[in-house]
Amino acid sequence: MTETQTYSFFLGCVMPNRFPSLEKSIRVVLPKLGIHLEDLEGASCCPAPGVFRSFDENTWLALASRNLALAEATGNNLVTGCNGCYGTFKEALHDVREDPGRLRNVRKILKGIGINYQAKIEAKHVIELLNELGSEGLKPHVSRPLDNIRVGVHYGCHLLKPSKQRPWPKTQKPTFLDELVEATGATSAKYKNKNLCCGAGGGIRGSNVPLADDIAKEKLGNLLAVGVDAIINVCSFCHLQYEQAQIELNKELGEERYNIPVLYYTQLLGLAMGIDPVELGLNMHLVDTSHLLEKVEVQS
Ligand code: 9S8
Ligand code: 9S8
Ligand code: COM
Repeated sequence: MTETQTYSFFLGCVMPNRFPSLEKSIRVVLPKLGIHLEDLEGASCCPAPGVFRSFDENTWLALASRNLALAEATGNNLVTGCNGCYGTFKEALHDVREDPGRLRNVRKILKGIGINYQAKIEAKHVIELLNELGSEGLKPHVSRPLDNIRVGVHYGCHLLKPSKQRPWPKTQKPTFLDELVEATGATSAKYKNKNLCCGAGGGIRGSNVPLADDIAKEKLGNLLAVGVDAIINVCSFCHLQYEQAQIELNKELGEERYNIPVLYYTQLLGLAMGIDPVELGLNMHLVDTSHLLEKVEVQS
């Protein structure tokens, strides 16, 4: 058994408020793999990189550093399950580490509210911890291989870019998430424009829903064209977009054209680990997951 690692769990806004099922699946799956999570008390919005940073970079940096400082004070590194939050923390650390003037300024602001910040902490993504275990580390936990399941993987922009500040191998065609998906026994389908944005980030869904839905339509069409049982994401905001956009597009069309279940990676992994779908929150999705679950249960 792997030795236990402890992380401060940063939830962000979307997961606890809109998709607690994703949070639940992370809380159920990670401890079984030797990863212990501690709640991060007093955290605020990260704040979202594509939105807040575009308005006022210094405020974004100060607030991001405050969240990092709260985790740093616990002695743990931070982990988040949202690509946007991950982007904020990776980039906020990068910004102060490469510019001592910015670090001084942030430290001064935080000192004003009684917080001592060193910027020594590391920020990781849930998927990064799982990737460190690797397919070989996950496979022994797979008791219900999802051999008859075919999925489309969506990495999401902030997970991969800017690539210089991300730990993944530098390539235009990343494969680490596909490999983690295939460790569950499922097949990761090839589809057109796989690395295109889901259409939610950077304030698009917040400011222009028809545009967000238009981009989702392109991605969903490409997924329907290759036939998948589910879309796998690792970002609470991408998850929101794929669920919400399918509902909206169907309403506009007056027919149920889009009905692809949307799963966060730990929900897929949890299924393969034999965990009850309700424990993984799979009964709480906007797009019905029952066809997928029938296929999984039929097989087990
Ligand atoms: S926090 Fe507030 S809006 Fe959000 S989920 Fe992720 S990005 Fe960070
Ligand atoms: S893709 Fe483009 S900006 Fe982002 S990461 Fe999550 S939401 Fe979907
Ligand atoms: C998307 C985050 S995950 S943001 O909208 O780009 O800030």
